[in-house]
This record gives sequence, structure tokens and C-alpha cells, in this order.
Amino acid sequence: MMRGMTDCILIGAPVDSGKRRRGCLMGPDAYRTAGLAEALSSLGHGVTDIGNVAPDSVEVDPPRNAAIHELALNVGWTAALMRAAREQAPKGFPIFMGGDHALSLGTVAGMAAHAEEIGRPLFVLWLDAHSDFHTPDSTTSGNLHGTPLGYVTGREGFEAFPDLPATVPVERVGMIGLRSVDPEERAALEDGDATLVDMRMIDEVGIARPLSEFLDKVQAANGILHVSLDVDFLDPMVAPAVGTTVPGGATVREAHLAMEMLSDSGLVASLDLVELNPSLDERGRTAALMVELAASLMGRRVFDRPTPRGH
Ligand code: 4U7
Ligand code: MN
Ligand code: MN
Ligand code: MN
Repeated sequence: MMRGMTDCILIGAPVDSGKRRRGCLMGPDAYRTAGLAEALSSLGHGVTDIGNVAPDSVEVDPPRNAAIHELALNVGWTAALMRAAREQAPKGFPIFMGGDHALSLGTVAGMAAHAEEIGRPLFVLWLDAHSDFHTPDSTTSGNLHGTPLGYVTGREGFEAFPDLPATVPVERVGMIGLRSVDPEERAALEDGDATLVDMRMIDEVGIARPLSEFLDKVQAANGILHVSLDVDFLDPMVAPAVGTTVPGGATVREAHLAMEMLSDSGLVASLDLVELNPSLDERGRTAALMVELAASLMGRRVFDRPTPRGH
């Protein structure tokens, strides 16, 4: 799916409604400035930047949970991005330039619809400090960037949002990098069969083994994989441009290895780059690192060498 030349479709998703701290709306232009398109075309890929998506304007009933922030705007983004993903996925490899993680309510739902249309199961890899498995009823912060996996896996409480064309059963979700999981999320995850890889596991066995086990599952099911990369997957020392910093994150080396293995797998069909807040960056270093990681995922290599077996 990704070896060789790919038609990359860059889609700006300047979603800033998934949390209270503003700034992620500048993300798409920060990726453009950091040279995402050029990095991909230098690898031999075709690149089309279709510009930014705008949210639908919708009206909603007041939420049951009074803490919820910007419900209508998030619903509008979800509808618009679901449509964009579904339209673009048949034409190439969509890269959604966020925007906060609320954008993934739409992109993953749209990719799930696309996967169903081509008759293959969609798997989702969530590279994030957080599990983002809340529902609008369970979130205490009221920030909907903490809910996309709750939505796409079909948890209850999303009546205000568009009906899902296809759900992603939780056993097709892998979360890697976990170090901040709220009690309600943990209880709900313990009932399901998601692949859960916390930082302790990465410290104990490395990132390669659990990732390759998850990729084996995708391969065995003839699935396609959507990757959602939250800046806070990375350690805040190397990726400061994020509102929700959690210490003890992935290193540059772990993140690069993950990207290279994903590239080798040939299973990845689409990518979200989320939570970059350029107003918190230091001389563009986080945007530059995210571009480097995207390039590795799309085939950049020092030498071509697969991961040794047994890892
Ligand atoms: B992100 C949180 F309470 N769980 O619900 C919440 F810890 O997209 C954080 O991963 C959510 O950055 C983080 O607000 C969402 C919190
Ligand atoms: Mn997230
Ligand atoms: Mn996060
Ligand atoms: Mn975050």
C-alpha cells in the first residue's frame, strides 16, 4: 500500500474545538511551512494539497453533560471530515494535517466507511499518551479530543454525532504509548479486547515486538490500517508543541522505528497528524519532527533493511 510511489493527498483539518486551549488551528499551515509536501515528493510520491476542510454548520440539543465544550462545532467537523475521508481515500493516501484530535471522530469514521466499501476491515493504530476512549457522558474535562476512539468503536452517548456508516470493533484498535488513562476509560477498556501498549511495556520489551504483533493481526485479517499520531505520543522534551504534555513519552528513536516498521508493513492506508499547537513550539522543532516521522512512514530510510525476525 505504501512501498513504491503513492499519491499522497494532504488535507488540512484546522480543528480547534476539541479542547479549551487554542492554537491547533495553525497546525496545517505549520506542516506546510515545515515542508511536508516537499519531504513526500522528494521520496518520489505524488503530492496534492487540497487545502483546508471547513466544518458543516449544524444545530444540536444541549448536551446532557454540561462540561462539554463546543458540541455543535465538533459535530460539524465530524460530518465534514467523514465526508472528506470517504471522498479522498479512493484516490490515494490521505494525510490529515490537524488540528486537535477531535478531527479523528470524522477521519476514522470516514476511513471505516471506505474500508467497508472496498471489503476490507479497518484497523486503527493510536499513537498517543492518552486512550481517547471517553464518551460525551464519561468525560470530566468536557474536551471532545478525548473521545474519538469511544465514537468510532460504537460506545453509547454520541447521539448528537452523525450515525457511523461502519464501526471499528475495539479488537481492531491498537494503542501504543499509553501513560494517561482516566478511570472510566480504563474500566471500559478492561471490558474489551483492544491491544494496549503502555510505556511500561515499551520500557520492558521495546516498541518493535508489540507493534509487529499488532501488524500481524492486521495482515492476517487482510485489513487496512489507519494511523493516528498524537504529538503527545512523543516525550515533551523532544516535542514541546502540545497542550497536553505528559512526561515519559516515546523517544525520537522509538517513534522512527515505529514509522519504519509501519512503512515496511505496506498496510497503512491513511494518517492523522494531530494536536500540534504551533504557538507552543520552539523554533518549529516539533513540526519538523512530525514531518520527519511522516516521511519515515512514507518510506524514507537510511538503508533498506527490515526488522529482524523474532522481534
Ligand atoms: B488527546 C483527558 F483528563 N483524558 O479526557 C481528558 F487526561 O487527544 C485527556 O489525547 C484527553 O490529547 C487528551 O480530558 C486528548 C484528561
Ligand atoms: Mn489524542
Ligand atoms: Mn494525547
Ligand atoms: Mn493532546
